[in-house]
Order: sequence, then structure tokens, then C-alpha cells
Amino acid sequence: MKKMMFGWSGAKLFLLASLLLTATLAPLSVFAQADPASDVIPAPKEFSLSTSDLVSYAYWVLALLVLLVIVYIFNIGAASEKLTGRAVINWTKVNAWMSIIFLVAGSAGVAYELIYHGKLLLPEAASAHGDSIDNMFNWTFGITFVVFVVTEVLLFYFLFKYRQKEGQKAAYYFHNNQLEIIWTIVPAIVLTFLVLRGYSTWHNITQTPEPKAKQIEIFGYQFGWKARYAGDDNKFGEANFNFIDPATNELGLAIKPSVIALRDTLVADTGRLGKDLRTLPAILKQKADQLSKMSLAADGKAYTDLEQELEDIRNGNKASELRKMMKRKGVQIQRINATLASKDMFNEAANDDKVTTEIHLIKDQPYTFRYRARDVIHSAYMPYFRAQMNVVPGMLTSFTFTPTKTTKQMQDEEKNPEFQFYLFCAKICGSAHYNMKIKIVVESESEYNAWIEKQKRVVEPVQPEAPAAPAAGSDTTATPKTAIKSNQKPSLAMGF
Ligand SMILES: [Cu+2]
Repeated sequence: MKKMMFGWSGAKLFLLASLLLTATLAPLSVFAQADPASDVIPAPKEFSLSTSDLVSYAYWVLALLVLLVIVYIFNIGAASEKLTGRAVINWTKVNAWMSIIFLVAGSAGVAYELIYHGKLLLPEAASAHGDSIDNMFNWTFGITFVVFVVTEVLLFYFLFKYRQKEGQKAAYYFHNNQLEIIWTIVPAIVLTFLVLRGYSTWHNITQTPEPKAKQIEIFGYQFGWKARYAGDDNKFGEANFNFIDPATNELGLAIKPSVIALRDTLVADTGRLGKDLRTLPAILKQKADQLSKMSLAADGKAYTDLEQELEDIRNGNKASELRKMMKRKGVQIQRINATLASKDMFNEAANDDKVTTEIHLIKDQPYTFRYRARDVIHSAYMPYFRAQMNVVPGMLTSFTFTPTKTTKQMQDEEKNPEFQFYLFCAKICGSAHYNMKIKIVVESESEYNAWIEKQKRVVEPVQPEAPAAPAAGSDTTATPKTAIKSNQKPSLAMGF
């Protein structure tokens, strides 16, 4: 009886494992076929069944039915054993052969994945350091693959070979120091080798000085990227998150007229919020009157919304919300005022910077990408350059690399005229994370020069014949105006 129970649970385990394996591998093979460099994000498909869909659904249903039939056959066997007390099925034998079937089927699955989906792995690296990353991955994969094959073969073969047999007694093996030493030291040496190799590869990539590297700032936000080139002065203007105005200064660059306009908007907002706060009792009365003329039956949602609004005013929620907003804006105003006098901050270096919606790089030119984030942690991932770096708010991270293939070259090599390099976000950062990417074009120096020439400066230079503008924002100590004066509006020409 005991033997039968063991046999039955073994069979169930086998079926469960096969189901889990198919369920895991099926979606994997679907993902493996997605082209990471595709320019167009396909719109969600309308639900419609094609013939091939139906065939594949039928295949899954059939597979499930076959499994159910097997389960029922085993069930009948088990029930009959219970009734007659005679062993109908030799469970030991079934388990032993199932382990061999599992080994063969599993190996076939691994071989299939390597042969058919192995082709979908990334092609040869398009950056100078890429080979060393690939080399490291290949060593790690090679070693772990050999260990995987040897241990799996031994595990399932031994299950088969040493199955229980009539008149055969299992050997009792208590302890062996030599074995313990071997299986501790061998993995320790292998892992030390892999870790040190990874460490030295990373060190070589990140710690090798590259004096000729050009700098590009990559700015990540929910949900997109912007690139900033330093302009003719080859110097990035300063930036501060307190200067960010989503409409006119998305990168928070230190452009005095823009920052002053932002501060004045904030002052106006604070004034308006203060007024709202002071007139809350009057608003309450007015809204209560309004509500008394409405009815739930006639107005539905408008009625309940107004009711909620009244409740928020009565219980103080509205007032505390207004105070919170005023406080937040007040802090930002203070911070802006504290920096406005700084000559290091407002040194005009930002004026000729160029903010772009594509990244253009010159082939064989080293680059340092300096990363900044506006909101949450992102991760800049460039698979073809084998480069990835976290992009963290309030922290400057960087990655230096040299692109070694032009976009055109990659299109030829991949036999895909649509091929493009991209920088993707590789950190799940919110609802539109999947769409967060920026195109990278690698080209010749002359092509790059022609492109960068066409990009607009953050602040267009003032034309000499234009009438002299009043000294905009030069007086930072003056009482902030509650309305934005037209002469304080910056002439921003950013591409957003
Ligand atoms: Cu992101």
C-alpha cells in the first residue's frame, strides 16, 4: 500500500512538472521572437482568430486531453489496486521510465531552444567594449551549461539505474570527507573565477580613462528621454530640479529669464491659493446653495461630486490640501530665490546647449553619457552596445563607450533596412514604461556635423538689429510680481 501511494504521487508530480514546463516555455518562445529594435510599437490587436491560432489552440486542448486520459488511466489502476489488493501497476518501473522520458524530452527541449531561439540572441556587439561583455557571458554560460547537463543526466539516469529491485538492498553511505571537500572546493574555485572575471571586465569598462570622450547628457522622465549636447562652448549649462517647468524648461536648465518666469508663476499660484483659502467660508455657502437646488435623481454624479466637495470643505480637508500646495510652492520659490544670485549657476552656459529628441553619435568616437532622471529611477539600456546604467533622480551616473558600427553598417549586416539603435528604459518605471525609448543614430563625422548644425539652441542668440530688451530679471531682489510681465518671458526654443 505504501509503495502504491509513493508511486501515485510520483506520477502526479511528473504530470504537474510537464504541465508547468510547457506553460513556462510556451510564452518564452513568443517573447524571444519580439524584435527589440522595431521602430513601431504595434497597436493592441483586435481579438480575432486566424486558422493558425485555431490550430495551435486545438493543439493545446489535445495535449491537455491526453494528459487527462493518462491521469484517468492511473486513477483506474490505483482504484483497482485498492479493491483487489493486488499490484496492477509496477510503480517503481513506471517512475524509473518516466525519469528517462523526462530526461530525453527535457534535453530535446533544451536543444530546440538553443538551435531555434539561440539565433534570436543579440548579434556581434556594436561597441568597443562589447566583446569583453559577450566573452564574459559566454564563459558563464559555458560553465553553467556543462554543470547543468552533467548533473541532470546523472540525476535522472541514477533514478532509473538504482530503482528498487527484488532482493536488492540499498547501500548505506554515511559520510565521506573527501567527497565533501571536492564538492565544496570545485564550485568555490569556479565561482571565484567567474566573479573575478566579471569584476575585472566591469573595472576595465568603467575605470579606463577616456580623455577624448565627448559628453552627452541623457535625461530620463516618465515616459521618454531627451539628449543634451553642450553646444559651441563645449560646456553644459547648470541644471536644477527646482527650475523644471514641464511646458518651457523640461530639463530644469539654468536660464535666468525662464527661471524668473517660473518663480513669478509660482508666486501668482500661491497668491491664488491663499485667496481660495481665505474665501472658503463664502465658497462653502455658495456651493451649499447650489446643492440645495439640485437633486440626486436629476443630477446624478454632479450631485454626489458637489456633495463630496462640500464635505471636504467642512471637514478641513480642502483647507489642508490648499495649505500643503502653498507650502510646496513656497519652498520652491525660496529655493529659486536662493540660487538666482549665483553667478556659477546662471553663467549662460546653458544658452547654446541643444536639447534633442534623437541621439546622434560619430562612429569610433568615445562618448560619456551623463544620466539624469526627473522623477523615478530609470535604466538606460542599449543592447547592441552592451551598455546599461541606472538613471537616478538627484544623482549623476555615467557610462563611457565607443560605438564601432554605423546604423547603415548594422542595417547591412542584419539585412534589415529598418534597423535602428535605441536606448530603452530597462526599469519598470510606470504605465508607459514599455514605450520609453530614444533613437540612436551612429554616423560619420560629416553627417553628424550636418545634423547638429540643424538642431536649435535652448536660447536663440539675440539678433543685433533687434530692439534692446529691458534687462530681464536682472533685479532678483525686487518684490515678485503676481503677474508675468511679457518682457520676462524667455525666448525658449526647446523641442518640446
Ligand atoms: Cu523608465
